[in-house]
Amino acid sequence: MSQAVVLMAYGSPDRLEDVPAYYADIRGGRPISPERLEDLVARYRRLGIEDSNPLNEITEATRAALEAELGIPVFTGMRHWQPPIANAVERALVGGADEIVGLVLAPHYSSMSIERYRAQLVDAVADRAEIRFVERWGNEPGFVDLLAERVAGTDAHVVFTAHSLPARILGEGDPYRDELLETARLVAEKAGVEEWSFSFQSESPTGEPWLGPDILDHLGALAAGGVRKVLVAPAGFVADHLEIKWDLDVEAQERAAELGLRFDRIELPNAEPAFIRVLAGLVRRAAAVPSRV
Ligand code: FEC
Repeated sequence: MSQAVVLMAYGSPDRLEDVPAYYADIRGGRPISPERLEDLVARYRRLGIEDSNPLNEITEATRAALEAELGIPVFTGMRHWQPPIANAVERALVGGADEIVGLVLAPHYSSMSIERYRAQLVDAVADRAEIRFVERWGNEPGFVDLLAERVAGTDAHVVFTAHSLPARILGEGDPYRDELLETARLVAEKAGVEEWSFSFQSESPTGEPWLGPDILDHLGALAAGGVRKVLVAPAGFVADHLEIKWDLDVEAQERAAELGLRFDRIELPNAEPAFIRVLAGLVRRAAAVPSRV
């Protein structure tokens, strides 16, 4: 049996001129208003991705470190950008893999998130190899520890966050929100943090209600309740990308300043060794890849 990993991420445009095509892929053929596109380009420009994008460098560093840790080939595939998931699958097959482990760099399951990565992977494999898919890992002890270390000992109110999704998923029995709350609870418990809450972030104006509370409103409610310091702990993201560097570090930070709140956030795991070991553990369990000696 020859194994390979397809490591999947949302994807991020490589340079500013890619933003329209990237956004078109996210919208999947649905219309895009010129104002929204302009706004998105402006956000990426403010993050300085004129000719290169640090998020994609982080994903590559994660891939390389995971490959070194596991001793089997790891290929990255992006849901909305280059290289696409199908391309990662082809490279794995050309390399002789007959078993592919699919792992998404997002810990919590939703039909609108993980399930869509899986669909792309399954389509691309087209029965040419066996698939072992890691469906969720938000409760993984090593991941919980990693977050707990970052919030332990704080005297701030900890706000765990994750990407919002349209609220209709709840009526469809989607476990996304419950899984996120469970991660937040486990981390707070492990860290001995008592003052904490959860809010969503990064919702898009798609014309339907999204899961809340949104972080910007939530900061207002916390300030009104007498909180003076917040430590934001993104629990649904693992790397420094637009949703962190813009939605939290710029937008939420500005809102906090208006409210007179001190605002800090924890560092994301990115490609740090402890996180790579967590990912490697997930792959090993899914595929029974032996540990290297
Ligand atoms: O750094 C980057 O360049 C990309 C960062 C990025 C991540 C990310 C993660 C998630 N999203 C999820 C759901 C949605 C839904 C829509 C949506 C829209 C956008 C837009 C951008 C974007 N997302 Fe994203 N997401 C990232 C970036 N996302 C850019 C489009 C502009 C905007 O609306 O601001 C709505 C699509 C629509 O219009 O119909 C739904 C979820 C995650 C977390 C899981 C994961 O990482 O896969 C869920 C990172």
